[in-house]
Amino acid sequence: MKAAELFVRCLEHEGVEYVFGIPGEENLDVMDALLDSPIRFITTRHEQGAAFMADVYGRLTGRAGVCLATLGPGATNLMTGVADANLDHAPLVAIAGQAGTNRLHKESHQVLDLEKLFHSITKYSASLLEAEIIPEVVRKVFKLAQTEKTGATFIEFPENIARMEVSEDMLPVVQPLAPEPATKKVDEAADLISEARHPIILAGNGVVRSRAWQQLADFAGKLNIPVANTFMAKGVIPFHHPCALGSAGLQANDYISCGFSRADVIICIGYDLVEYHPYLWHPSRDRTIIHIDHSPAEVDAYYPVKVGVIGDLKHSLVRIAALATPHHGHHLRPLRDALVEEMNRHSHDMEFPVKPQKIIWDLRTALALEDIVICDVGAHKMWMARMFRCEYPNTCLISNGFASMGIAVPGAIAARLVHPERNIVAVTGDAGFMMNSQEIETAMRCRLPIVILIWNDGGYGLISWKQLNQFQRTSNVDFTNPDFVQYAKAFGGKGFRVERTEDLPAILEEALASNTVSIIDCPVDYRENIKLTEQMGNLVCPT
Ligand SMILES: Cc1ncc(C[n+]2csc(CCOP(=O)(O)OP(=O)(O)O)c2C)c(N)n1
Repeated sequence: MKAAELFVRCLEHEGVEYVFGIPGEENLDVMDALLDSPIRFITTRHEQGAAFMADVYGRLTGRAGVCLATLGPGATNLMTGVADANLDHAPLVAIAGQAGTNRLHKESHQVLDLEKLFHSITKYSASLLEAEIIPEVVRKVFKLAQTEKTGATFIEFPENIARMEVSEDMLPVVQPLAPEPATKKVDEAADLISEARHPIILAGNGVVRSRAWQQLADFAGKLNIPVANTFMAKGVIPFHHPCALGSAGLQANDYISCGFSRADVIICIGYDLVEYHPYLWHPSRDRTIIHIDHSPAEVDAYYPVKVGVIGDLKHSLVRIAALATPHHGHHLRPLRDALVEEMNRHSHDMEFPVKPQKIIWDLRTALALEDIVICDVGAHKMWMARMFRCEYPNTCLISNGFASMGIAVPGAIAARLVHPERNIVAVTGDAGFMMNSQEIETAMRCRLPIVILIWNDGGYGLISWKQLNQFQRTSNVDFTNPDFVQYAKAFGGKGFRVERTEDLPAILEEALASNTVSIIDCPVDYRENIKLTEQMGNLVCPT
């Protein structure tokens, strides 16, 4: 068998369904071998789009999304999406072609040391310098990408090796089980929780990755402890659950900050510091922190762990819940009530441009609870994270580790592949949209209907917001946009422009019912950003 064929057989053996990418001259053999495989190749229009698709595939399925590029510029184009997956702990395997090993030692056309380049943005980076090591390397990249903390791995595949004959066979696919938490630590955590006066839970994306949301809801419900979730853990506890407080993640004060400042014990579950830095929610550094996760906590002066319960998250939650004494009362209920009141406040607000709160209200109303929203990065993300209610995990995906703009459109395409039965909406700013809007062609060609909801403010909204907060003036944040309705039509899709706030619900409904790519150009009133800052700056904790 040719090495490239063995490589593709190994991908099949790992359960790969899709490879997202762009063919090049140095991966001709792999591309040819893919023709004889059930794996579907999704040809994208930019390698960054391919990497974001793999990233979101990984977030939704828990299995590594796979992206592929040629050497040099193809590989460097992959990097933003690969780094995004790695810092957000999404399982992803990136593959790049490479020049033949006979020209890797010298200055050579399109050659970069890719193994080294990807080293700093992956868990593991490898070069296939021998055809015989293909089964081991492929197994290793999948095993590492899919083992907590999940993340990105990388393989470069020199073209002369891909062409060699090889007689190796695939290795069995076995994923390691998470270890059982130590009984002593489970006991200590249960004691601290029982003795706490005002405990609070901070749930992170590890709960999503471990599929431990039911155990989390049972834990919180049985012990009657309120739960704040990070942006990346939206839906880990259904918003209707009496213990759910909503999302924590604004850099400014928020209702949830009152919960943290009132708490004596903070129970962090599946939480990574990258999701919401502890200096923002634990500035006093004096609370008791319990860390429940698959792996030991990152070291941070603001995250002094009193007890770490390390091991299978589901088991840890079940075992601690069985031992700890339930709490009584709902002392943080006013925080949730204040947030709900704010969510409802603009439901009938017909001012134009549309207020962020109203866009969110109409979007939530238009979508079923299982439908999926992929957020881009910007001011719209802050609003969505804070105010878009989720009843299920993985129904509002937010990149908040690497937080790269440009994820929403390609991410929505991947989500549609994974869940063809659900509506998929990319919620994006006008800037982030233009970063990967070329992938609309991919969606059209592959017949993957998605709705793209653009919050149009003609600028880099989040950056204006921060500049105004700090300097009371803006610097170089404005731009002009193409006609998004015509833009959609140029790809063969549908375009809608919101010209009156009252039209948004009907436009959403029509776009969601259309069996194509729809772009909704929705002018947004970002004067609300500064109002939110002021409101939160003057926040008096609700009691
Ligand atoms: C790739 C990338 N470049 C730059 C940034 C910094 N950044 C964060 S938000 C933002 C503005 C986003 O503007 P837009 O997409 O229009 O969304 P809005 O803030 O207006 O909602 C910028 C430039 C980033 N996060 N990612």
